[in-house]
Amino acid sequence: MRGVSDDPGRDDDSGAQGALTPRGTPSAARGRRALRLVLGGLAGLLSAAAALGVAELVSAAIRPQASPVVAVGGAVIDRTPASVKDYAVRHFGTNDKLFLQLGILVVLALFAVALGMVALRFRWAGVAGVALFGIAGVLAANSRPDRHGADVLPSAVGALAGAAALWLLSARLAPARAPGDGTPAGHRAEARPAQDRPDADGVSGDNPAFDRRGFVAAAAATAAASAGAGVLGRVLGDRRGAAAAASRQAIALPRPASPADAVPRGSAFGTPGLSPFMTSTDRFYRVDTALVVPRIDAGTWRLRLHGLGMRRDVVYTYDDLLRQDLIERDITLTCVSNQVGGPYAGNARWIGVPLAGLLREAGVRPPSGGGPADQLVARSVDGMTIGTPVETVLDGRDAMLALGMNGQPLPFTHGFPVRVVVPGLYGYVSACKWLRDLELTTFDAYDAYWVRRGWSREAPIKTASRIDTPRPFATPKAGRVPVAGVAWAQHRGIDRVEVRVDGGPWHTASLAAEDTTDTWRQWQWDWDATAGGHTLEVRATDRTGATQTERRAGTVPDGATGWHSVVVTVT
Ligand SMILES: Nc1nc2c(c(=O)[nH]1)N[C@H]1C(S)=C(S)[C@@H](COP(=O)(O)O)O[C@H]1N2
Ligand SMILES: [Mo]
Repeated sequence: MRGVSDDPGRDDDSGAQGALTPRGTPSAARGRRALRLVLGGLAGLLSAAAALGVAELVSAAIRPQASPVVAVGGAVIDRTPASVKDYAVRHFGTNDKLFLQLGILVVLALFAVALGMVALRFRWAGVAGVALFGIAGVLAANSRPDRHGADVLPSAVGALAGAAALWLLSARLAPARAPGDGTPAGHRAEARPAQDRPDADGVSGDNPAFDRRGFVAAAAATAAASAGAGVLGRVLGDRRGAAAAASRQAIALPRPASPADAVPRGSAFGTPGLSPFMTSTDRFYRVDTALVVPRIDAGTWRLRLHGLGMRRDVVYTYDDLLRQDLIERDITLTCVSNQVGGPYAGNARWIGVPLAGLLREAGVRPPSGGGPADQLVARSVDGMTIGTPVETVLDGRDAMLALGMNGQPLPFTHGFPVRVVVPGLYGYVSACKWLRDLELTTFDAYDAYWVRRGWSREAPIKTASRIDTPRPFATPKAGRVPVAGVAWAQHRGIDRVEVRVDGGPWHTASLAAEDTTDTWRQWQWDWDATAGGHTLEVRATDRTGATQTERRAGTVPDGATGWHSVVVTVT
């Protein structure tokens, strides 16, 4: 092995040149060079692991949202145009975030391998590359709408750790000096950067011998330290979450001053395949931009209410809200990103503080009553902003600051400790989760998060109907086939649902009992199915008398339109 290290043909890049070298075995040298390249890539990967592990540890001391992958992912989401976000939600559902983070890690790993290889010859360049990634993380963390000053630290400190790791590891891969210089290769290389040495000018190739044992030891140490830092960071981070979970456990929601009426008998047909009338919390759809679900301690949570037309700011604690007269209501939430026939709608029983009462108490008047603010902007702890018309909040509907969902304190995923719920409006203009601030302003003065990304300022939920059963491409037997689903027109109510087969005459479906106009309604029509392929279509009419338009429109900018249809083959 030492014999090769004084091979003068060290700068050969081709087999032909290598064959001309007077001493040593060119193929062994090539093998070592290849090994060194692989190990360089490994050094890069380990450096990235060190950066991420240390960043995880630092972010545990700050908050999970400050961790680099989360910060970069959040920055990517912020920059995602409406159509792409919509595509991601549609195709990956709630997994969209998992795919995004995996994507970021894959890209990072590829660059890390490349940087490790570059560092074999240009160690400073490799370190500079790591620094660039650190800067990217810092910029991403700093660009998030919910940024805190300390959010830049995990990326910055992580990058330092990554750079140090790359420096140390690539030093171990530095070419050995000719025998007789008396210094063990690794140690000497560590003491002097590659480009300082006359025999490694960074251009002319290098001697393939290097300090293997030194590298293996350093690599193992780096891997262990990275994993240790990462695991410790996770453990510490989980502890913080545990405090929030304990605060949630300790909550006993009081009996609402205004309970919901019992769900009427006959509100559900019980047909197999039909969505249950009440959506259980664990089945409730989830749509948000949060890569890490915020876990907030209810004991330290505060809500600030302020802005145009208010004499002074008001601050509420969680207990302040619990002491209010609470209302309990069944309300069907819907996402604007729901395609015709899509799954992003759910019906739950919410408990909360009437928002109109809170605003009126603070002196707020609707625009129609001469109030200066026409927009109520809700801000979440994770930087989401959601603008709702003040007029709508004060028009008598059950807009609320929800504390409970289906009899329990809100789950973390659905906005604990407090979220907004406004019947009749799509979630992106009403249903702010993890609420922390309510500001009275105007639509002229401020565009909320999704409005800046191409969605409408105002977005009442459009009348919709969905066929739940039979499923697309089902093969029911000829004879009586129940066709059933749900229809919604929140705050207007559903008056009629019709079904047709193969473009034939419309048949009026039976409607299940109505709970409230703010909830969806089940419908069913018994079809005398004949063998062959058939297309089923559905349309609903709301209580204003308006029937769903057949015209297909996408979800951007204010909700999809068109009739849901399902193709089946009757056997
Ligand atoms: N903080 C925050 N609140 C949010 C969102 C979000 O991304 N962040 N998404 C909104 C959207 S688009 C919808 S449809 C509803 C979904 O509420 P859910 O996840 O409880 O079903 O939350 C709304 N509130
Ligand atoms: Mo949404």
